[in-house]
Amino acid sequence: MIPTITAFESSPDRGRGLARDMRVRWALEEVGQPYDVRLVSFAAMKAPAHLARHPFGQIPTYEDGELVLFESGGIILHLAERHAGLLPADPDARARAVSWMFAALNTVEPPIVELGMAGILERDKPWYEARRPMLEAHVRTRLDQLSARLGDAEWLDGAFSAADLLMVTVLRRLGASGLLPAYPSLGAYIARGEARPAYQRAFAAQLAVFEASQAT
Ligand code: GTB
Repeated sequence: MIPTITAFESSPDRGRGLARDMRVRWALEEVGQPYDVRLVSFAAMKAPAHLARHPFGQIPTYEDGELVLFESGGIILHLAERHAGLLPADPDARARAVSWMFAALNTVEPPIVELGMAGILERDKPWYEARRPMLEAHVRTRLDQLSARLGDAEWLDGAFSAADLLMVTVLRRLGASGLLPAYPSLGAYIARGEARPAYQRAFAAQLAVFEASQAT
């Protein structure tokens, strides 16, 4: 059975691979699992058929036979548990990698999303210029801590894992923020992730969706 994921029919990121289907595509490519994609419009995401798959009416979702999952982290943990290549076999190393997966999603991603959302939704508001330095400071705090921990290492904890896959996709969202150049080790970490053949295949697949949407 080939699993099906959902992705934006027309992604607001214009093919930059910033929507959360990208991380699921990347994980599927890493483990060598072929997949189908159901593209959904914003209206379809809020319609009953999709809400039955995703209670919050979002992408990505994952369907494999009777199993229906939502939440990119949950989907990737499921893939990592059922296929080799995304989590270490050693139980302690595996537990540490899962902790890093949660850290990427619960500790590093929230201030990055808050900064990004303020730039989209509050840019024309009178408080935006006053608020932005505080939002940037929250992101810098996490980047300082993350780069200190990563040091000269290639990946977060030993071999590449689902934790790196998530952390790289989270950090990529800072591309337009201007904050990353101060952290060359994190820039190199992102580049190492982006250089992986599985990442390249996933990126090309989501870009092809955007390009097709422009051609019609
Ligand atoms: N916690 C959930 C997960 O990890 O799966 C969050 C899922 C989520 O936020 N999905 C977004 C969505 O469906 C798409 S990825 N939004 C539609 C809605 O809520 O109605 C978020 C996203 C969107 C656009 C860009 N971009 O344009 O750069 C980047 C990220």
